[in-house]
Amino acid sequence: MIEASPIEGFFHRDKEKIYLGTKVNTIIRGSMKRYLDRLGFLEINPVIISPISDPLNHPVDDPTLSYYGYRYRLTKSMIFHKQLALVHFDKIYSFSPNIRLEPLERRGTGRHLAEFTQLDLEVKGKGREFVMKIAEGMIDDAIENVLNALDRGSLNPGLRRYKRPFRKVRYLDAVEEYGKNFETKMSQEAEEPFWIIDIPLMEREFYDREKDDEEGVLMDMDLIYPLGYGEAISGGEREYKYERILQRIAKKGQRKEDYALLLEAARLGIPPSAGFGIGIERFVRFILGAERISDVVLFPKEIGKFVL
Ligand code: ASN
Repeated sequence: MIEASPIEGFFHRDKEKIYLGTKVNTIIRGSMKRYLDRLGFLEINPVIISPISDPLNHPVDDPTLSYYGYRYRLTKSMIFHKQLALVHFDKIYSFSPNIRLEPLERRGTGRHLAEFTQLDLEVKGKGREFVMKIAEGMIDDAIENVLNALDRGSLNPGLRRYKRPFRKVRYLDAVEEYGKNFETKMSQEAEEPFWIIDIPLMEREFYDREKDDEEGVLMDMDLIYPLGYGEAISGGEREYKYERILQRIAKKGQRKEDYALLLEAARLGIPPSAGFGIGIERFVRFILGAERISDVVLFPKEIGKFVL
């Protein structure tokens, strides 16, 4: 089969949609940067290749590249670099390109790409509540800036400034009421963003911290967009002690050899922290009320497609 050239697809993009997508992208990135800079955060440059990256909680291909005999992975998220940055700084963020070679099943979701950017931040010595407040303030500020800059008619009709703090729902309560597929159902029903908190250990990566008073439940959270737009943010407090990281790697059935560098750092002392990441393209999609994330991104890495 002869593949259509990705160039042809590019020349036929819907100009209006990619203009709006790129405009909103410009506004929200600037807005979120200013918000965090005002709070005293330092922006760190993204890491693109490294010996360690996020294991993620769902299977994605994990290609490595060899450079002078050393093995490097492509960044799936900067989680470990965020934790390491706090060895030297107190609060950091990065606009971090992530490569996730997602399986074909995720092609039709409208909100997955094989390459995207997340604004990933981390704060030393603070807890979940602290970073949730930052997320809410930063989102509100970005929405305000978009509403001031663009015509209402080009935006998601349901977009507005939402009441803060956002509602919090415990993961197990959500499952009890809505079943396993709670996220989709609750997102479709909601008119305001809401948090899912206290996610069970096996549903998350090993680095989110287990609660002291509730075994098997984590001090973490997801933010869900209303009107069916699904997950916006994931984050939490982190495991930072050597023994606990080791235990958590084992509980998740992962190989400690793959995280030898993280464990070495933990022996030297990684500070306690909390943080989260917000997907930029998903935020743009929500603001514009676009059906597919690929509609509003200039060079969307669509899953399973030969694209630029
Ligand atoms: N950025 C997320 C966090 O801070 C992790 C991820 O993207 N998987 O928890």
